[in-house]
Parts: sequence; C-alpha cells; structure tokens
Amino acid sequence: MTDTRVAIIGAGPAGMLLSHLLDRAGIDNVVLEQQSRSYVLGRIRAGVLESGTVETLREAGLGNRMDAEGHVHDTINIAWRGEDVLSVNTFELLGKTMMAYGQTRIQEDLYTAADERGARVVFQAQDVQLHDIASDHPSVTFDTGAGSERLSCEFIAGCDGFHGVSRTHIPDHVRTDYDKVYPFGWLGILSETPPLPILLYANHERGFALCSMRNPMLSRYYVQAPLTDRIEDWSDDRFWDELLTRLPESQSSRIVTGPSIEKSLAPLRSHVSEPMRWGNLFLAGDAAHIVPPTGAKGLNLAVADVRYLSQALIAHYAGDGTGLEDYSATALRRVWGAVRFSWWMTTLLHRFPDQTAFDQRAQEQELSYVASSAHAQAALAEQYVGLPYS
Ligand code: RFL
Ligand code: PHB
Repeated sequence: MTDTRVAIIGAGPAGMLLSHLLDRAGIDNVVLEQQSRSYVLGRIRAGVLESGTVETLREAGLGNRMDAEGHVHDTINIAWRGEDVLSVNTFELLGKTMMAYGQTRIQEDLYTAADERGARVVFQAQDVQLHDIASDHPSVTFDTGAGSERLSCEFIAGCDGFHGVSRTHIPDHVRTDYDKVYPFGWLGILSETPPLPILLYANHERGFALCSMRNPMLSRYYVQAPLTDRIEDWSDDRFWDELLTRLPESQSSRIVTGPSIEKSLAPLRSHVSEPMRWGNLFLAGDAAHIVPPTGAKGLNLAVADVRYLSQALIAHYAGDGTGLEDYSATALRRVWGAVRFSWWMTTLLHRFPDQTAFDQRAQEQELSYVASSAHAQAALAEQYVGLPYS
C-alpha cells in the first residue's frame, strides 16, 4: 500500500519548499522532521538570497512578506588593507539584485503556508530509517514516541541536512564524498542595532569580517575566529573591538554597537556527495553538499536543487521521466559552480594560519586584480547574484 507519493526527510528550507511545490502540483507528500518546529525556527543561518531564489519564492506564492520586509542589495563591497573598498554593482553589470531576508523568516513563511494548506509535517520523528530504496516500493520508518510507524511511498527526498541519515543510505561503492575543511570558523552575532546599510566583506591582517543585516533594527556581523575558541571567550566588547579593527575607518565609524542577542561559532567546510540520486532516493540541499558561507550559497543551492527536483517529479507524474534521470547531473553542475566560487571567496578573504609571505602577496594581487578589471568584477557579480538555472 502506498501511504504517500513522496516521503520528505527534513523540514528545513529544502524539505518544506519541496513539500510546498509538490502540493501545488497536487502530488501527495509527507515531511518527517526529527526536531520540534520551534527548534527549527530558532536556528539563525543564511541571510542573502540570489535573484533566482527570490524569483523561485515569488513564483511559489511565497514572496509577499519577503518583498515587504526584505532589503534589496545591488552591491557587494570588499575592503582590504584596512582602506581600499571595492564596490561591485550587480544591477549595473547584470540587471539583477540580491535580497537580504533571513532564513528564519523563510522558514516561518514555509510553515505558515504549510499550515494554510493542511500539509502533513511530522515533527520529532526519531530514528528515521529508509528501506528498499532501490525497489519500486520504498518506505520510511520512524518513531514519534508511540512506537515505530512505517510510511510507504514511491520516492524519498533526503532533505535532512549535513548531519542527516539519507546520504548514508547510498552504498559506499556508489557514493563519492569530496571534502575540504578550513582551519577557522565564523563567530556571528545578531544585535538589535541599525545595520551598516551595505553588505561588506573585509580582508584584514587580523582575519576576515562581514557586515550584513536582517532588517532596519537587526544587524548580523561575523568575524573569522579560531575553531578552538569558545563562545565564552568572546564578550560583546571583544567582538565589537575586533570587528571595528578589521573594517576600514570609513565604515567602522558608521557601525552602531549594542548588546548581542545571539552569538555562535560555525565551522567552515566544503563537502559534496555524489551522486545525488540512488534508486528512488533523491538528495537535496545540505544533505548532499555544504559550502563555506563566504559566497552566501548554501540556502540558494538548496532552493535550486528543490526547483530541479520538483520540476522533475511533476514531469514524471505527467508521463516524462527524463528529469528524474538527469536530476543528479543537472543539480551537481550548479553545485560544483557554487562550491568553486565559495572556496575562491573564502581563499581570497580569510587569513590562513599557515599563510606565507608569498601567499599573502598573491592574495593581495588577486584583490588588486579584481579591483582593476571590469571582467573580473563581472565574473564575481554573476556568480554572487547566481547563474541562470539550467
Ligand atoms: P537544513 O536547514 O540543515 O535542514 C535539514 C533539516 O533536516 C532535519 N534532520 C532530520 N530530520 C529527520 N530525520 C533525521 N535523521 C534528520 N537529520 C536532520 C534537521 O533537523 C533540519 O531541520 O538543510 P537544508 O534544508 O538543505 O537548508 C540548507 C541551509 O540551511 C544552509 O545551506 C544555509 O543556512 C547555509 N548558509 C547560507 N546560505 C545562503 O544561501 N546564504 C547565506 O547567506 C548563508 N549564510 C549559512 C549562512 C549557514 C550558516 N551556518 C550556521 C551553517 C551563515 C551561517 C553562519
Ligand atoms: C548573512 O547575512 O548571514 C550572510 C551574508 C553573507 C554571507 C554569509 C552570511 O556571505
């Protein structure tokens, strides 16, 4: 017996957007999430949306609050040597813009939309296990405290993030993992202060810094920090001192400081797991790949995967299975583009513990080159704002 057509593991942005798009096409689905709803909503993560993500959310009928409350960005600013500030305007170069709109808000919008359509989302589903993936009768078992339950389905969408279980069900002889771990993390804070009105990345001899925003009274700032640091080592005063030191005077003088309302240290890594399909299991989002946040790509890639996967499933139920056949290859082309770009941005903007004088000069030369070349700026702009979907 089939309980649903698509079992979706994970109610993060990837899983909930997939459920939304499938429901709109009349394709029955159930979402299984191991955490509580409030836990998922409390995670502070991404903030910058590519133009294609903004369009995808609008087309899905999820754009109203984003358009009302989000902040349109058309410029990527990069500071280095404590003085030079390069501004790359994506609208002038490409006619496209980005949007500052927090992942927390997107998650709220997705849950509100799910409530409105009566979507089946099971929270606190423990011990999720996938069965008979390579057969035409896959199923998922889970436990919500009332004993083990089984959900039969036609397809499983593994949208359960980097620490999820779906990826591990692809046999070792089929799966290849590509990894790069960076020797530092990002210490991020949220503060209820007016943000710097621009998106600013800074390369400084004391390390990377980033100024971003959530809304006119909510700022998001990050500084590069050793992974061995503990949150308790970073008082608010220390954070602000470090941030201001790493910015050029022209920008640090504009920063409004105040108490932090959230503080966290995130490691940086690149990871790709191939293929993104095994039998009737399809991976999407962080379940298949993660990137360091420097290129602002993680959430955007999750949205792109879900866009491809939803279109392929909709075509399948209309009688055309080619999209499902091509899904892994199509998604991975975009993934590797974003992985390369995020690695490049990370390498360009951070201080590495083992950086030699040679590395340092090469990094400065690359920044000078980008600053002096309209072509290099166009390459940066088109990747940052997001390449067209294939
Ligand atoms: P998520 O958000 O991790 O959601 C996966 C969900 O699956 C659940 N889960 C399970 N459920 C059932 N059974 C299991 N066994 C399960 N295991 C896990 C989890 O509880 C969770 O609810 O993955 P998804 O949906 O693929 O979304 C990916 C994005 O969250 C992520 O890529 C971004 O947040 C990355 N990211 C950024 N992306 C951008 O596009 N732009 C940015 O500006 C940006 N900034 C960032 C970021 C990530 C950061 N951190 C903290 C990692 C900044 C930071 C600091
Ligand atoms: C954020 O606003 O949280 C943010 C912005 C740009 C990034 C990463 C994170 O590259």
